[in-house]
Amino acid sequence: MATALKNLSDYDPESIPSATDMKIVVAEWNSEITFSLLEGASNTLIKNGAKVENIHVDFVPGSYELTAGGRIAAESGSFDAVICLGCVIRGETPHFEYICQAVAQGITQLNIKYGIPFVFGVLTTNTLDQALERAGGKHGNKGDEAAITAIKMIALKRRTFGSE
Ligand code: DLZ
Repeated sequence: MATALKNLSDYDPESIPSATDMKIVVAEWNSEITFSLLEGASNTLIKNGAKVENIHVDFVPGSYELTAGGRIAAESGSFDAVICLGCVIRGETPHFEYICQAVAQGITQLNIKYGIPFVFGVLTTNTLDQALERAGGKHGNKGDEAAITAIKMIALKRRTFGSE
């Protein structure tokens, strides 16, 4: 595949091979938000040519578990990319920092260790309202962006190595 991807509107749906299998791992904490992210990501994948049967969704308890969910998906050897969706909202304790750091580092490690892309689709906000604004509100749906990121990274890999 040799598509030059500049932005969303440049994307050519025909260029997503039908056999591209995506895993979406969704955190159940703040599910009001994460399920909206999931809807955005799934719709965007389908809008860009992915087949429903090639989109595989699974759930983990919280954002902290996204790393383990991503690793399990990678070790199955069944997926071309893993989209990790979560939402961490700042509370009154330092828990927010620990979870955000852990999941950011965890997903980074997955990207380094495994030969498929893992997308960081985790909202880290101060308030629920800020999260709502980014899960289908005035700032769009970050699930859409996560999906496009996965598509672009798969395309990059295929441009570089060809289809495996
Ligand atoms: C414990 C916890 C807290 C306080 N806040 C959030 C949050 O805002 N978003 C989220 O995705 N998960 C949260 N969790 C749960 C942790 O991610 C994790 O599931 C638990 O600490 C168990 O490992």
